[in-house]
Amino acid sequence: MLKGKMAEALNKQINEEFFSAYLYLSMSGYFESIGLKGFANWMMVQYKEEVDHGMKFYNYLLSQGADIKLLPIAEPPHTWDSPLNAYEETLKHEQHITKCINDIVDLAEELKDRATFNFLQWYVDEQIEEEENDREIIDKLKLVGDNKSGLFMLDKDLSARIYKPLATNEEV
Ligand code: OFO
Repeated sequence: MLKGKMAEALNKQINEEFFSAYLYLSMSGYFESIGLKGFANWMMVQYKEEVDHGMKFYNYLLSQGADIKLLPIAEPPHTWDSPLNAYEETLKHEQHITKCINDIVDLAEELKDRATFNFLQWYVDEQIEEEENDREIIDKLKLVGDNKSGLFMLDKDLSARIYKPLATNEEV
């Protein structure tokens, strides 16, 4: 059984994950609008993964007999100055999510909530990968600079990203 403070923090994190989903869906639309379908695909996969991250918290709350209290999702930005700017904002956002996860880990320690502490380790690892992926794309975008054919090659690379569901219900 979760303490009230922890249930509140996890419900808030569902909101953070769904805002992330919304942000990346908006970015996917932005990339479509500037003709970069590979980037749009990468962001669409990211959107789906964030929904999975939110659902993983949702299912965990239910498994602990806690109430689900969904909060309003804020409006994301609709446009960015450039692909580089969009990925820099993505990295900034993921650094914010890493801080949110770390704060909940601290809370689990404070409350001696071992089950939630263990559950959160998946997110701790996931955040390393999330930030690393963003940094990699930022580096490539910086290398490409104003070179249009470089940008189209990168777009082709990103079109290969495939969504893999977090799998079965017990894992999500
Ligand atoms: Fe992009 O990260 Fe969720 O948790």
